[in-house]
Amino acid sequence: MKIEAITLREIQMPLVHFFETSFGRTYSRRILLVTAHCEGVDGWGECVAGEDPFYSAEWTETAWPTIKHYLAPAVLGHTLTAARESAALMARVRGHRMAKTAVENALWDAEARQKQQPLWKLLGGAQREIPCGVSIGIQDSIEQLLEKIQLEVAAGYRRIKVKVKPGWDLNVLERIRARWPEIVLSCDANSAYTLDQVEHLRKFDQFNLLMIEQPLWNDDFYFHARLQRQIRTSICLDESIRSAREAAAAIETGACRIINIKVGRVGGFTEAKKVHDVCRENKIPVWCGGMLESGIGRSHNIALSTLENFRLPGDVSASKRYWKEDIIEPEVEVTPQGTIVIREEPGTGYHVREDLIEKITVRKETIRA
Ligand code: OSB
Ligand code: MG
Repeated sequence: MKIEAITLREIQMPLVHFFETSFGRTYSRRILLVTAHCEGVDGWGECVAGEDPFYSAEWTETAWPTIKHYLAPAVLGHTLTAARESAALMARVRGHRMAKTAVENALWDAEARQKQQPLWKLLGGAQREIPCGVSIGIQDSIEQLLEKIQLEVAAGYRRIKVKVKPGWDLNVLERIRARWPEIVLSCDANSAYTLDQVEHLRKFDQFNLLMIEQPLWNDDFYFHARLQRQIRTSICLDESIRSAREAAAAIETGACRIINIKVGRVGGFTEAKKVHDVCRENKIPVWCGGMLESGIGRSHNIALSTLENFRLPGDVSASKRYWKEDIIEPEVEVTPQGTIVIREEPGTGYHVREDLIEKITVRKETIRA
């Protein structure tokens, strides 16, 4: 598989409903897509960096020049037998994992299409149907949040996750549990608390949460370990796990009992598989996180979620929760049982709607070997 050219483009997609976390509110996505052109086969990858450097240091504007000047030149002209070989070619670049993921995953996509194999099989997946949850952002009122939860519970989703921050936490969880004492519930703080708030965080224990995600600093696991010793609720790490090595260290220190794997956060499918394996060896269940992806990133998350240790419902939900019209066909649908059925076709199993993508493209550039 010779990598002949890479097309980089930015598309803009308004969300059907704003999404708010402890670090801010998003109304519309600016998504970078990568197309790897390999001897007549095109593979697609999505960069999950946000519009602002708030979730992580990377954002839409840093990914573009990083791919253009460093990552694309590092792989262009090479002939690979497997996409996983591309990680080593890009390893010289420090960080920029979301940018690397866009390139690496486009190559996995191309490899699967070229070999006429489903991507999930190429990744080593085993599950044919995956359990899904939803992540519901901070709303203007608790009533509005309860209405949203009502809809998602009725749709069959198997886990409800709500975003929390100081001032929107115990009061919210209290109202949710009063109405739904039994649902599988978790919360995500996106680093909104500090260790001085242990007493406050201990109060989350009364709500029988499946987990609390990333309560403390985005780059920490040492102090999360201290916190985990003082609360009953399981800590799940998201932001601070950027590699298999960090996953191993976090597990060894007791910083978490669950890990959220986002392929963009760890630098691509190759590293995501390693994180998965480290967790499996240590009996730490994982689930697939989401970054408000378009159908391309979403279809990759689905393929990754078929690996055997993805044992908890992921933030991988239906296209219509995010978009009026998704850029893949068919759109991602969730069964009334709260699952996504894995497609058998080669590649991701979803067709990329290039005509629609062209219409929402705001800039585009092709880089050649
Ligand atoms: O922390 O999981 C997170 C979205 C953007 C940035 C960070 C996060 C999220 C989500 C949304 O929770 C998950 C999704 O539905 O894609
Ligand atoms: Mg999170």
